[in-house]
Amino acid sequence: MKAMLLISAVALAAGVASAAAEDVTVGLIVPMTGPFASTGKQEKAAVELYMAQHGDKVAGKTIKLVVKDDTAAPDITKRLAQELVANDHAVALMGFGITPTAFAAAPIATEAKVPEIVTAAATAVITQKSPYIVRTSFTLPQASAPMADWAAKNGIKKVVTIVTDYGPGADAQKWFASTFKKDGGAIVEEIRVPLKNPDFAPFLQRVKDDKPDAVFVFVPSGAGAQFMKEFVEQGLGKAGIKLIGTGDVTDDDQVNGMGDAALGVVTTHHYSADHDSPENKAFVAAFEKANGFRPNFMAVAGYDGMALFYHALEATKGDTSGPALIAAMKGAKWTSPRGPVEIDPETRDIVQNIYVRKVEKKNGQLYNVEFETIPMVKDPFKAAKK
Ligand code: VNL
Repeated sequence: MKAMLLISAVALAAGVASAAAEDVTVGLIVPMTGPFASTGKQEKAAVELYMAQHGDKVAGKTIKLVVKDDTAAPDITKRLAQELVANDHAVALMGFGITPTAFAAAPIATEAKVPEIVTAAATAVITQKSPYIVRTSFTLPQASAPMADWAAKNGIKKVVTIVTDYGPGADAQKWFASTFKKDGGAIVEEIRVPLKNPDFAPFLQRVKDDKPDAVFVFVPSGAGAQFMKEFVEQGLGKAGIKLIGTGDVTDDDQVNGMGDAALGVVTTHHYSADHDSPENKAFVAAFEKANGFRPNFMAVAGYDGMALFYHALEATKGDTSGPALIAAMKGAKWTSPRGPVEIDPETRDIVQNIYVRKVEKKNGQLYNVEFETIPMVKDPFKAAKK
């Protein structure tokens, strides 16, 4: 009797130990509160959808998702990344709503040799901050240069650019301007608006006096509705000034609430909830059913970030070491809801289609309707540095 008890206790302990050894933690660090909360909401919903659809077992491991709210404050991101690696033994960190938070986690990814899968932040230079960074979102040069080409080909000659004053805004401004000038266009003025508590009205008043053909805008996801409201209030549309930009301004999380003022706005981006493919139709339907709201470009990047992690763990046959996972992520190719994608093995950035889209009404709802495709665009910032 005593011996049997002993055996079962040992078996139980071994069972518990082996079950624990099979668990693999992925830390999702996103802003769930504050001005960028919509990004956290979208990313969390998409990562959870991916796991619900594909199960939590990969190569003999059980994936455990731990979601942390960094409020988009880099010092909090850094602490959470440290805790996830040291206490939860996270084998991958994901998310990073804005560029400064992606930067904040980079030294921890490098030191701990843990992949940092950036599924939101989009300043070009981010992937150069650590050899452990891989990105499934996009880069601002990748989205901005095609907008300039389209504008130049479509009768737009004079443009004022207006961007949020930090990394991605600087990238958007620089790559729109250099491409547009190369195409023969003129930049009348370059305006930068603060990241915190932006008030676009005084700047837009100035733009009206410049009388450009178009305003090119980049604001981060979550700020588009306010920009659009002030663009209308300042009467720029009525003055015949077109609005163009990267798709962040007509974000699927907000576009339907913008009203008819948004109709006709042309943007370039890598994802629209309206993208016409079987993969996207299935993704949008499942996402809306689970959450009651439409997925945006942050959601698709979170979904693909988890897809990339599952792929890598499968490829390493369950080896969770950072170098093995990163090696497996380089060159990965799959069909995303956004279209075909590939992780550039040299830069660890995503190569993807950029679509030209126009806001239109479909079944009574506003969507970014794609009408032109620039296939498999690499981040031009890194291509130019070679
Ligand atoms: C960033 C770029 C953030 C694009 C965004 O939304 C965005 C960034 C929060 O790199 O900080 O739409």
